[in-house]
Amino acid sequence: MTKQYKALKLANSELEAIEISNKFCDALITLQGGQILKFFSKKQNKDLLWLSDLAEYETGKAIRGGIPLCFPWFGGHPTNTNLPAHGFARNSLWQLTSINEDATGHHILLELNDSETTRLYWNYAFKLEMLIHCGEDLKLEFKLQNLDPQTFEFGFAWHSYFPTKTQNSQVLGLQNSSYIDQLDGNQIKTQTGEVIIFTAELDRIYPKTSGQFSIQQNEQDHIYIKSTAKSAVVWNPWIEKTKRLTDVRDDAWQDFICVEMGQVATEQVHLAAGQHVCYAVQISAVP
Ligand code: TA6
Repeated sequence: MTKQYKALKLANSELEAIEISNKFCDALITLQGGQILKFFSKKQNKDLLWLSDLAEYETGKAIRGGIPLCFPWFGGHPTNTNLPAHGFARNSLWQLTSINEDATGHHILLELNDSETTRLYWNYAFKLEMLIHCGEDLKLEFKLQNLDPQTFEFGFAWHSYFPTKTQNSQVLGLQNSSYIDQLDGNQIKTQTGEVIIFTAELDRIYPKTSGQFSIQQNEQDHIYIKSTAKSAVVWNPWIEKTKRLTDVRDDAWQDFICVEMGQVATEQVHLAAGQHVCYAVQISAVP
């Protein structure tokens, strides 16, 4: 019988995490943010997610790596700069609803419900569930229910950090997509080339995409992403911005690329009272 899982304290912090191990993978998930931090594929003998070795495991502070969830907005709050960047979900304590194991691996269900705290940031009643499948591949499902008497608008993104040698890597799947260049006055541009390569800081929001991307390193190493959410964000902080990040080693910009999937910018979602919406993403080392 494979070791089911165990709850553990992260580093020397108060944060609790769930350690998963089965025949397919080893994984680590924090209750803060409902965030998967690590996913090691045993078949591929490699990590599919990057986690900063300077990540800070502090209550209420986003953990640098894995897949933090940006919700109910992406980026800075549109009208109130005092509110946390990328929303409050990744800084909040989620509930562990269930863990089940079957022949395909472990299925971990976590939930975040509205509270007095969340309503200070976003005055709506909701139930947000994240189902994390740790098997041969990593699958995440996002389910949001509007429990409020009125319609609300939200944005979200799985802010995924992928391990790869940045300067030897390229991102495929965004050819002919238009993007908002966050480093050039948020100008709207079109990506004509087939691939994205990295030669400087890059920070692009693609509101509408196919949802299918890959990160290719040195022609061989691939990570494949398939998402039912249609927006994508591609980011690498490069040298100078990394120096300003206290939870990333100065040279670590060379070791990861963020390809984030969600519904952002013009593709934010209006959800009517009593309705729900689901999105899913699959991350694998094989197509
Ligand atoms: O990945 C896109 C982005 O919005 C970048 O602009 C950068 O700020 C990144 O998210 C990280 O944000 P964070 O708040 O986690 O430091």
